Amino acid sequence: MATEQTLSIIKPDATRRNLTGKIIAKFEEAGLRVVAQKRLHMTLAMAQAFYAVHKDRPFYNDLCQFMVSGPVVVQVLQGENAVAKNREVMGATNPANAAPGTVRKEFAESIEANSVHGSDSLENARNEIAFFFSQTEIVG
Ligand code: IDP
Ligand code: MG
Repeated sequence: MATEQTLSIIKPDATRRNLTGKIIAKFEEAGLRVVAQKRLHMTLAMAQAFYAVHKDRPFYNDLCQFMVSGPVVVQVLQGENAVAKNREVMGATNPANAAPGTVRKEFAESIEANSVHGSDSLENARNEIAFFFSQTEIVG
C-alpha cells in the first residue's frame, strides 16, 4: 500500500445540520489526515463541471441543484490507501445499503443527500483535487 491523497466533500445536507466535525472525526479515526480544507458555496457551473461524468444520468440536474443548496466543505484526505479507505468510511451511495458505523449510515438523509463525496479512483482523485486546490494549499 502507498500513501495516497483523495478528495472528500462534506455536502450541503451535512453542513446544514452542523455535522462537519462529527464527519471529519470519522475520517481521522480511520487514519486519514486532513491536509487541505475549505468551506465554500459552489456555483451551479462548478457543480455541473464537477459532476460532468454523470451528465446523462436522470439525477444529474437534481444533484447539481442539491450541491449548490448550501455550503460544502472540500478537503484533501491523505493516508495509506486513502482512496479506498475514504470510500469505506463513507459507506454505500444509498444509505439504506451502507454498513453500520459508516458516515452515510449514520448521517445521510437520502440517496441524493448522502452527506459526503469521495473520489472513486486515484486518477479521479488527482483531477478532483486539482479542481478545488492549488498545490500550495495542500500541506501534508
Ligand atoms: P458515489 O457518491 O457513492 O460515488 P455516484 O454514483 O458517483 O455515487 O453518484 C454521485 C452522487 O449522485 C451520489 O453521491 C448521490 O448524491 C447522487 N446520486 C447517485 N445515485 C442517485 C440516485 O439514484 N438518485 C438520486 N441521486 C443519486
Ligand atoms: Mg462517485
